[in-house]
Amino acid sequence: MWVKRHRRWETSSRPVTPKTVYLNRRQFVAALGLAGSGLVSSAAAGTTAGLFDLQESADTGRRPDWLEVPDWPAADRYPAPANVMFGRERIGRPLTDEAVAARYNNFYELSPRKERVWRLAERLETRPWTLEVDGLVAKPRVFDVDGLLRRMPLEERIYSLRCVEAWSMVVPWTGFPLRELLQVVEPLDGARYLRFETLMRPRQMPGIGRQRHYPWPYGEGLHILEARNELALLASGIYGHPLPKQHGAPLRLVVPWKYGFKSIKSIVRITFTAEQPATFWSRAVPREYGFWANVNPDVPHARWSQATERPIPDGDPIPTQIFNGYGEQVAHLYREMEGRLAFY
Ligand SMILES: Nc1nc2c(c(=O)[nH]1)N[C@H]1C(S)=C(S)[C@@H](COP(=O)(O)O)O[C@H]1N2
Ligand SMILES: [Mo]
Repeated sequence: MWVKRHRRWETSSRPVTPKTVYLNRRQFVAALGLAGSGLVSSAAAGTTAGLFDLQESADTGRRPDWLEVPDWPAADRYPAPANVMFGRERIGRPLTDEAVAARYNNFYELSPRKERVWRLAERLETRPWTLEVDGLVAKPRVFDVDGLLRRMPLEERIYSLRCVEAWSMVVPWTGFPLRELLQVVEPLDGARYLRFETLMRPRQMPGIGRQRHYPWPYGEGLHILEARNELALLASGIYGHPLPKQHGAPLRLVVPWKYGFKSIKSIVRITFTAEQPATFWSRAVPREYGFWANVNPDVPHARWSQATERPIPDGDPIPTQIFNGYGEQVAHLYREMEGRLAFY
């Protein structure tokens, strides 16, 4: 058994209540004395089941058509216990409606039109699915994704996601910290970056053939210090159930202090490298998108301001925060890194 059970917040000196991390939703609500009050949603208790219980809605036939999810062999792991370090209070904004988040997606392999993605996602085959981890690691491996998900410490975290297009959403992800995977594959000393790659299957991804000028497959990258940061999450679920395909099933990255395009979907490969990898958007439009892409309201995009953002679907603009509000966790990284690179 290679899963490391020791969690950092168990020993953290921060004023959290570690016990709640390990309670499931029902226990948590009961512990708060709120069970059955009918007034407290699971979200308010710190964890968030979806609006739609998948099994129940499948049984009754009332599952909405945008909630098509792949087979989910590790289904018993959802909803996962909430990590109280990343509850809703911390963000101070309401959760985005699941039905909104599921029908407004950037997934260029399917279509550049956000409102079309969820329907096109249906034909994506996401099982069986393997994740290959190679490059500068002591233990390169090919994981079956369901085996991986059964063994990793899944938890729920509410993060805000700030798209470079100046819209944002607040959603509960289920996943495991990327650094847990690093512990399994053991990066070598020379490994300084990670390169992530999305599935490339043109027959199931109509956006690829229609946009041949783009440098497929979709690829992204992180510095290894970013990958080891506690915020970097490999997500397999959202709203308390497995990821619907339009959100990047079965496994996608979530790096909430960076613009949304860094949070690459439907990952098939992670390669550890010595050099900074080329990324999809920095190759496609180099003058508009860089490697680091940390959220910064003071650095405008080439064509628009980044000072404010619009909560989907129709919220009034709100100020964008440096590092999307996650500076406490990540600002030190960019002070410590060698060189004086532009990190925005
Ligand atoms: N493979 C892939 N991953 C991707 C994208 C994409 O087009 N292809 N779009 C990115 C962008 S721009 C954003 S804002 C988020 C959107 O995630 P969501 O649809 O789950 O909200 O996914 C990111 N990951
Ligand atoms: Mo985005």
